[in-house]
Amino acid sequence: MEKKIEQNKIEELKAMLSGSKKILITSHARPDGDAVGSSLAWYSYLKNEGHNVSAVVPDAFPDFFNWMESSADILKADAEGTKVQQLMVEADIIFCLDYNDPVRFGSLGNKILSVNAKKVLIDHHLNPVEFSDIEFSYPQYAATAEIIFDILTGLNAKVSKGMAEAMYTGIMTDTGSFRFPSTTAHTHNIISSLISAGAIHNEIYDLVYDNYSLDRMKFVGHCLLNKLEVFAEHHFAVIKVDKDELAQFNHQPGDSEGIVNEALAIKGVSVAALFTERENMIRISFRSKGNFSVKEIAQEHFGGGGHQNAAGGKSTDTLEKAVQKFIELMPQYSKNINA
Ligand SMILES: [Mn+2]
Repeated sequence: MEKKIEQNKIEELKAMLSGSKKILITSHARPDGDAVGSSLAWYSYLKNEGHNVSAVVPDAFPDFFNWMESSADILKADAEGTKVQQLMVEADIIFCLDYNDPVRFGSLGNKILSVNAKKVLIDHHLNPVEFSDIEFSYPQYAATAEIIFDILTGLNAKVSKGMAEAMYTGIMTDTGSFRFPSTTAHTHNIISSLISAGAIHNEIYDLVYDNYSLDRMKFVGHCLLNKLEVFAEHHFAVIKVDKDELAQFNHQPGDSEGIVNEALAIKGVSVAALFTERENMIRISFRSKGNFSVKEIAQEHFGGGGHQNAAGGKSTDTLEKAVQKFIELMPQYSKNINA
């Protein structure tokens, strides 16, 4: 499907934004590069337009996004809940970026639904929950930051260096550095514009990916050396990590990011899953290559969802039981893989 924003929706948005508005930009829990990057680009634009703007995420994002312009302005709802609720109540417009179900905003998700503000959804995940007044929902887009760029173009907005860097980060991280199938010619056209606007691709890569702690590198080594199991006959791999191991490597937000993809780099492996034991639940990241979709497994068996090649889920079983369930399910799902 073509990546394109309908101009009538842009006009609707323009009308909604006429005058000076109180605006709250929200994004999803465990914020990633796209959540932070798309929020900050949109934040800068709206501020420049003279609106009264705040941005909030449910909880902390990794340190390696701290260099982005205005990143220190982003509120964390878990630390500043009272202030965030006040902003929700006062807002004329709430933007929901990079998520399409209020549940993904965490404990204050319901509050978004109950306040009077107009809601505008800007997102690229499948199957949006219907709650917004304007819905920019485009699963064919690689990143919410791509959609933001096209909306900004539709609004004839000028893209500053800071906005370009933020959108570049969102697109780079959500496309696995431009290698996932969602990366299209349109993606590269946008990237071309972002580089022209001042984004320096090698610097941004370095800031995001060559900025890990030693603990994190050793954690990756531990996962690959001691925790990775490959089921070659059925084309999948599993990594499971318990709470003690997370503590042993001083696990910080974002440290698990990308580890599941390492397992996909093994010849013959088309599906990979990372099981992590957290407080009160097991968190699961699924990744796949090509036509094999992990979304259904996440949705039907692990109370989650996501995209064809990247999905997430959870389990209230023990770590061992959750992993065992996946291992037993996989042969029936993977029987058509010819890797
Ligand atoms: Mn995204």
